[in-house]
Amino acid sequence: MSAMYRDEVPAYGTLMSLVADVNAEVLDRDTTLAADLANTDQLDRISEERHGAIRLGTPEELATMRRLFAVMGMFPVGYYDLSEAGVPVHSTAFRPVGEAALRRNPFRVFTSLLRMDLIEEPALRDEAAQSLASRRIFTPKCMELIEKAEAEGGLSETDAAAFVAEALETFRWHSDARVSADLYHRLHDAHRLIADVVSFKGPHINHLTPRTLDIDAVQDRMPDVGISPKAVVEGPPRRNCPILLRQTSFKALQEAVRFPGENAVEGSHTARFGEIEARGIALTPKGRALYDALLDNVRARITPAANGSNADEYVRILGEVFTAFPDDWEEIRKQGLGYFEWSATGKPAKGTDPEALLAAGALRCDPIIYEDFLPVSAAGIFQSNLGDGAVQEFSASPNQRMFEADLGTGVLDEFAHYAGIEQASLDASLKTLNEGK
Ligand code: OOG
Ligand code: NI
Repeated sequence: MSAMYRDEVPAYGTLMSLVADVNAEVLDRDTTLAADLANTDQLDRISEERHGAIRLGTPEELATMRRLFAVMGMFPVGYYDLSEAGVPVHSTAFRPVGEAALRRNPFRVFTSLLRMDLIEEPALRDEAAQSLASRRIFTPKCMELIEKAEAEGGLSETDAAAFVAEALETFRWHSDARVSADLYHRLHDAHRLIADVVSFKGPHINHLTPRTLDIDAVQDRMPDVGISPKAVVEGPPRRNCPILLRQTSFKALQEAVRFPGENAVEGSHTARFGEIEARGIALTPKGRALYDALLDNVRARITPAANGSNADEYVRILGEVFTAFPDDWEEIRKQGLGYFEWSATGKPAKGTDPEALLAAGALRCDPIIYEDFLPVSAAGIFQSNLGDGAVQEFSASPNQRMFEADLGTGVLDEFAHYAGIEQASLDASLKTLNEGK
């Protein structure tokens, strides 16, 4: 997918080279970080993609996509209602679950389903639904291999290779639209995202996102290599103890589109962009509530303008407001704001009080990295790629149950998941200490 995308979106290849340069510079400077990453086997793949995103049109597409990702050990985690931020979709992220699985494959796919009910005009809604009902986004061979994997609990090497090639077809860009230029424009007027989902043969991958070790440096240097970054980095400010997720993207490019009809019409569409991410500690509900409150506070004082005119001021206010979030691992742990992984250091000791054992040097704890997404940040990424006029009001309502019914399963609750990792690591470390195992 990475090779296909670099081929299709040359600016993305430029971004990947910039990220690789910046990551190499950081590792040259920070030998401790380089050693840490080498020790945990993460150095080789440091600049590889960490996530991508697609947008689907129907419940059937979503349910089949769940089955497709399950073949690769990727499962739906989290629910994001983007309608609250004026984007007519709701979403989950398919990803490996568990540390061992994530180490092998840290890639996730942010997957959105169009909220048809948010298309106001009934006639347009019907036309969109009718058009989507007749499209097939999975190849017959792909469907066959999904069924085989389900029946046999996996695929042989040969079938797996065929499956990857077939599945890739679903994510490819098609410059031939399926709908008339007229319908495209009416969908586009309802919301650009609706046109993006309904008009094409498949859910083209709309961005890929490598991990960067210095997101601010990449943001600053994008213009030097001829790509135009969105106005501000989404998420928390730069900190000594990184929390959650910071992300930024370059703006989507105009691409040529051909509409069907007797006199095929040429047009253009903006859909595909590139993004970078930097991750920090997963926050507890208490930490997340503090993060959300601080971000609300920032946004009440300043809304980042799409053209970047108030970007410096935004960064200043963001930094100022977030001084209220402790920037010290010990404080974050003591106040119960973040999740940590416990381990026994090898120093003998007995007891059941984690704090005492930590103080005695018998236990240690390390931040658990946040592997999921943030709805306000996601909305910022969507919007920077939809153009300035795209912010719209929708009536927000909690639709998680509807989404899960369409998906055909529940999504994993991210807080319960991180809490479970923390608890299991503590239990195992205490057992090691007290039983000498
Ligand atoms: C997805 C935008 C959300 C992120 O990193 O938060 C996202 C989309 O534009 O389809 O990828
Ligand atoms: Ni993204």
